[in-house]
Amino acid sequence: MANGAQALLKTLADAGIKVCFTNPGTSEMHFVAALDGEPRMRAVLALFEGVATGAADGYARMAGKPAATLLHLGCGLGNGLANLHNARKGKVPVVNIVGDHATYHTQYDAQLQSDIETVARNVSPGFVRTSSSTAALCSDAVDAIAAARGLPGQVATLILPADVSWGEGAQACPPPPAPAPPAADDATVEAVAQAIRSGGKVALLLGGQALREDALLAAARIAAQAGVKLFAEVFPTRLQRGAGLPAVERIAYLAEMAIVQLTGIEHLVLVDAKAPVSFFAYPGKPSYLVPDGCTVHTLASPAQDALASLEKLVQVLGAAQAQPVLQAAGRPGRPRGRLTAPKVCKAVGHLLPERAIVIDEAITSGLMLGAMTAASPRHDLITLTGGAIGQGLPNAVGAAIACPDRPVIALIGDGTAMYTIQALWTMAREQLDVTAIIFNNASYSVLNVELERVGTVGVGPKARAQLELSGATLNFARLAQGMGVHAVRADTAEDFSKALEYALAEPGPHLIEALVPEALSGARRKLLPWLLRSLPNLPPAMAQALKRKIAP
Ligand SMILES: Cc1ncc(C[n+]2csc(CCOP(=O)(O)OP(=O)(O)O)c2C)c(N)n1
Ligand SMILES: [Mg+2]
Repeated sequence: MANGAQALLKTLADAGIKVCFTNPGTSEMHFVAALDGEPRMRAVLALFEGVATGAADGYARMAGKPAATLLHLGCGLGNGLANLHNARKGKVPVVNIVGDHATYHTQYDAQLQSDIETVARNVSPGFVRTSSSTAALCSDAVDAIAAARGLPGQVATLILPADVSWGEGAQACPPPPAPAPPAADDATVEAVAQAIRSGGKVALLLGGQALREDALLAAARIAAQAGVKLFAEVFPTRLQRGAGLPAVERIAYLAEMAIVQLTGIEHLVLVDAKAPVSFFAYPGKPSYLVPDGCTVHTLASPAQDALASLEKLVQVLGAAQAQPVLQAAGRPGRPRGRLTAPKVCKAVGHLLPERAIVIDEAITSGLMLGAMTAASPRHDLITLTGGAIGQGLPNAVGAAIACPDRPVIALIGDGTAMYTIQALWTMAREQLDVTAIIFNNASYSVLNVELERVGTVGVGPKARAQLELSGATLNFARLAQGMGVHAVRADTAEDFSKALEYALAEPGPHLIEALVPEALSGARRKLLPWLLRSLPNLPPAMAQALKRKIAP
């Protein structure tokens, strides 16, 4: 006879959910106790809920199926919220299990009592359910799994009261059917084909699932046949790129540059992507970046099968035999001299191993990463989908667990690293093959750029102090060592490359602290807002050349 928690774990494992990222408390003790009875479930402890949720996100991006979390009531969920937000924006499936007080206990408003559903709704608007009985628990879990892994993928929150968990007489439920998302209908495909044949300037904007190899190849056939331009959304959930794959141009983070990229496009075809908007609003600048007069078409919504839709378009356009343009192989040289952020990116491009998983949360220090790794061996790129920093190190934990035979390289800003630094401990405990590269520029550098961009006046030392990490010195190598991770600091390109070679050759986690100046500082920082303002007034070809120079 099983209790609720035991049957729940069997239901999860039967549905292929094999990893649970946990940070439990007393209300989750029956779930914890049941773990030993379900050998198919790997349980991975995180020392902060934001690590657990970000690990579940990174896992699902690479495994192509959800992991579970185990969080402690509303406060634990709140701590994990930012990375669930990033998962939501990335359309990533997560089965988010949140323990709660026993159903009869809530009336007393005990210390940890809070409104969990309200907290959850923000990140899992499509599925929040408090399981009300042990008998219903497993069918609730099946509904959560179905919601999470349908299209678009989503965070599904199952709230598990302690008495529902410990109640006896539970029965596991069989897994939900595999999702079968529809392809674009014939009329839609025909309309898009007509726009492409119209002779106007057409671009496909690929996002979500459309950034995986097969979809990229289909899109590249269309591009080769019909001369359309290929764009990728600004922050991909998972982009497959590198030598041998079609190269797509990512929409720029800076709205002024995105406008330059999109200038002249007459038909923009969305494939599991949203029409581009500015990350933030800026005084006097547009939020919506689609050029005036450009028609937006949706080939596949996030609820549809992007690959099948692209393949239908390939057929209608007669592009099946077209030769896609593929990225030729080539690596940048080995960098020399005093270390800078671009040299770190260069060393990564120089040494990137086959089939690496690259996580980019380097913020300003990663400006050159895309260009430096474009022709390196093929790899998967994971980016910050929801803008809530602190995603990258937890993602690395999840990605390494999903793909234990692949090297994971996470490039992270120093400010960003401090949000979820506890991820290093889980990497050490699980002996994960992660190389974390932390850019120590002692600054929230991007916010200094933003300060210039938003057009503030009267900025003084108190304001500056909110954007600098100087004063108390962070030492990431020591922080890592204190959590059991092998770590070194480097301030020359030679030392950095040596450290990276060592980290990639030796199993287990490594951290390399790159001591670098800010990538955008001094005159460059002052010049940038001025350059951005001047872009709309330049001839398009010149504006495009300038864009490529600033953000290749
Ligand atoms: C959860 C969350 N809190 C705060 C921010 C605001 N924010 C954006 S970037 C940033 C600093 C990034 O600094 P760092 O990682 O050092 O990168 P750098 O700008 O130096 O390249 C902050 C605080 C955010 N995006 N998300
Ligand atoms: Mg920084």
